[in-house]
Parts: sequence; structure tokens; C-alpha cells
Amino acid sequence: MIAEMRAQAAEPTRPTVGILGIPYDAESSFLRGAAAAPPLIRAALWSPASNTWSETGVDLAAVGAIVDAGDLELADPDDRSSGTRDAITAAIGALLNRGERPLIFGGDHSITYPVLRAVRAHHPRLSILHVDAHPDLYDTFEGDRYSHACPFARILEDGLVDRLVQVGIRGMNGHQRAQAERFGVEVVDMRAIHAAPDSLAQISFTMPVYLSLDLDGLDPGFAPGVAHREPGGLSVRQVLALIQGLARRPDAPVIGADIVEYNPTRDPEGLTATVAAKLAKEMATVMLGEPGA
Ligand SMILES: [Mn+2]
Repeated sequence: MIAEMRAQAAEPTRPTVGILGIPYDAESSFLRGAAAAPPLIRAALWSPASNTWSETGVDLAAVGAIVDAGDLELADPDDRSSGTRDAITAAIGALLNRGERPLIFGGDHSITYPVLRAVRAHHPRLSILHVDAHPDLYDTFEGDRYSHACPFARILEDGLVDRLVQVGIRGMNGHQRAQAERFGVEVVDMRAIHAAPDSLAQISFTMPVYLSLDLDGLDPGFAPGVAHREPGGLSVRQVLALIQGLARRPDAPVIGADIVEYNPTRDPEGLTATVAAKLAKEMATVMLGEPGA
């Protein structure tokens, strides 16, 4: 019996993806609404309008691929104190302790800092691939160090990541440029991508990767359901290729991901929920360790 268990433990097991919604938008600086996103992304993900297979041939409805922990119940959705952040860190820590790879539906982008506190505890070597129109590197925004404009400054200050690569940026200002230089952030902005489309395919990692995807990294023509629409962004296909490209490196597994800043109040046709779900399918697939395109 014991020998059998040892033999089973020695088998390489396929990871499981754990979905958790974090319905929190109290750190939004311009327009709240992202707290309502998780159930809508989930509904789009399993909508009968599409099937449950990823583009690279994985059935996400297969038993053991995805477990869904539902949405985090916050004591007070308006609470901007450390209590909320601690609750988020604890929830992700519990998910990681179960051996799952978190796929998080936000919420505004402020959640990524407390999420990374939990992820870092499990990954001594870690890169972040951050897709966004904005670098989110403010030291403080309107007096708030935990604003959704600040999470990557907090992550870097706390040493929660070894390498940060930002893609799709087109909202850089002087302060954030100085922050990017101070922290050694690698910025692949939209002008660079336009000048050399191959630059997206050149991005590669040699350690575990956490993918943080703000939907406003996409062009608002593809994903209008965001608070901070910034024209001139990525196409859905460019982001899909970026995600699928992460499957190329066995030494750089994708160990977690978030999709944040979906704002249903700006998405009357539900188009952006469909985009979020499409990206979530490919994210889950690379987290399962399946070969990419
Ligand atoms: Mn953004």
C-alpha cells in the first residue's frame, strides 16, 4: 500500500487550474464596476455559444482540468484597508496549498499585489508577463499606495518577482518611466510592437511565469468594456499568440494568471466578457502544461 502510494507520488501529475473570482473594485481610481465581472466571465467561458476546447486542442471541461472555487466573499467590498488584501492573499495561498494553479477573474488591478504575495511564497524564481495599456507603476496615486494604478510598484518594492515584462503599454508618463528605470522593468510598448511585430514572439522566459492581463491592453475596438479605454492597442489575436507562445518553454511553466479590469457597465453587448473568456481558455491551457501552437 505504502509502496503503491510512493509510486503514484513519483508519477508526474498534470497540474489543475483553480478558478477564483475576486469581486473587488474599491481601488479603482476612475470608474468602479469591475467587481461585477467574475460571474460574467465565468458565464461566457462555459456559454453554449462556444465549445469547451482551446484552440490548441485541450478540452477544458475534462475531469480534473479546472476546479472552480467560486468568488471570494469579502467582508466589506468597500474596504480599502490591509484586511482586504490579507483576505486575498490567504485565499490564493489556500488555492496554491491545494496544488492548484490560480486563474483569477478580477476585480480591478489592485488585486494583483496581494495575489503575488501568495504566489511568491510558492515560487522562489518568478517572472511576470504583464499585458496592459498602463504600467501601473505609480508610487502613489491620489494619496493611495494600493490604488489599481500602483500594484507593480508594490510588487517590485517587496521583491515579489525577479523579472517584470510589460507588453502593450501606451500610457506611460514621466513618473512611471522613472519607476520603470528604477526597478529595471522591461517595457515592450505599442510603438515598439508596431515597428517590429516580431517583438512579441521574441519574448521568452527561463523561470516560472505569472501572467497578469488587464483587458485594456487590448484595443478598445476589441474590448470596450474597460474603465480606461486607450486606443491603439493589441488585437485579440496578438494576445492569443502571446499566451500560446508561453507554452514553448518547459523550464518556464505558467503557474498562475489573472484577468482584471473587465467593467460590465462599459460593455452593453457583452463583447468584452466573450474576449475575456476566450483568453481565459488559452491561459488555462498553457497552465495545464499542454503544448501550445
Ligand atoms: Mn490598464
